[in-house]
Parts: sequence; structure tokens; C-alpha cells
Amino acid sequence: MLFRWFCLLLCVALCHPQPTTNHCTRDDGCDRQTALIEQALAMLQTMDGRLESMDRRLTTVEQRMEKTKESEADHTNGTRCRWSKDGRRSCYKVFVQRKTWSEARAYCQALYDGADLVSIETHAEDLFLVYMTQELQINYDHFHTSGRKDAGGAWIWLATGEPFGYTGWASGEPNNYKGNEDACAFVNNDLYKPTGDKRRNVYWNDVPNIDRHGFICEFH
Ligand SMILES: [Ca+2]
Ligand SMILES: [Ca+2]
Repeated sequence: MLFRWFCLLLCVALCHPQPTTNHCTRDDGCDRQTALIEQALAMLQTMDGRLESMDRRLTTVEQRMEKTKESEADHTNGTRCRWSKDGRRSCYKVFVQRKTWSEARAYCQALYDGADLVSIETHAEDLFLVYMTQELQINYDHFHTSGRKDAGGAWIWLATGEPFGYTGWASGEPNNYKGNEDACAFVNNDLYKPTGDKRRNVYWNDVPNIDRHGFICEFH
């Protein structure tokens, strides 16, 4: 942008009428001066076009780098890792053994130092889990997360102590079916597509914490 302003100012300077003492005549090469100015303008236009092209290429490279960061996968032992935009690395491991919420959390916490049930704080993280379960070809439905409803009815990620910000509830959820649904499950099938949402197979459902489901552990 600065370069374009510079070019514009240069053009104005070149094209602006010169003081009388500098005026040329046909005899002292005025045509030649005009040709040189036109040539300089043409060169500037070409350079501007090239800069725009470089801008576009740079943007594409930056977008590719961002995408690579977001989807960086560690294929060791079924674990997948990603970098969030704030530079934080999170790793996930999916389990299909059916456990209650308490059993699943204890399993995660015993797995690695600092590991816990997953907390899904962003849409990007939500999508990553979808792609991960698809990539691992896990044909399963509900997975326990660290999301729980407190006594006041507020939803909290117990692994971090933070209240829900981003949410991916399915249409009609959380519905507290039969009055005992207090755990947030990540769901990976097409049964509850969110209304008007183009996300693929991303939605959450509140379920009883004593229900046995698969679960996803998160660690850093
Ligand atoms: Ca997280
Ligand atoms: Ca429900």
C-alpha cells in the first residue's frame, strides 16, 4: 500500500507542470521528455501489477501455513495434535470403550500428566475432533467431554474450570431429557444436525453422566 502511494506521488510530481524556467520546447526535446514520463508510468503500472500478484501469492501461502498448523497430526498411537491460533498445542486421544462420565475422566487423568476429558472451546477445535474421528474411521456416536452442568444450571468445562463460551449444541439440545442430563457429549453422527449450520456432523447433546459412552481425552 505504501508503495502505491509512493508511485502516485511520483506520478503527480512527474506530470505536474514545471516552473517556467524548466519548460521545454519542441526544439529542446519536449517530446522525448513526454515519452520518458510515459515509459516510467508504464513501468510503475507493471510493478504495481507484479506487487499485487505477489500479495495474492503471499496470502495463499499464509493461508496454507495456517491450515497446516491447524491440522498438524501426530499419528503416533492414535493420538492427534493441533496448534490453536494462540500458539497452544493440544493433543487428543479417542476411546470407544463405554464408560460413565466419572470412569472416563479418571481414565483420562491416569493416562498422561495433565490429561483430562476434552474441553471444546472453539469451533476449530470442534471441527478438528470431527475430522479426527472421521480419519480414524471411528463409527461411534456419543463421547464424554469434560462439560458438566453445575447446580445453578450453568455449563462448565470441568477440566479447565471455564464456563462454556463457544457451543455446538444440536438443534433442540440441551433438552435435559427426563430431567437428569447433566453431561455434555460430543456426537459424531447425522442424527442431530444443527439447524442452518453447515458444519459436518458437529453437535453436542446433554446426556446423563451415568450413561456409558466413548470418551475423548485432551492433553498438552
Ligand atoms: Ca480444548
Ligand atoms: Ca439431551
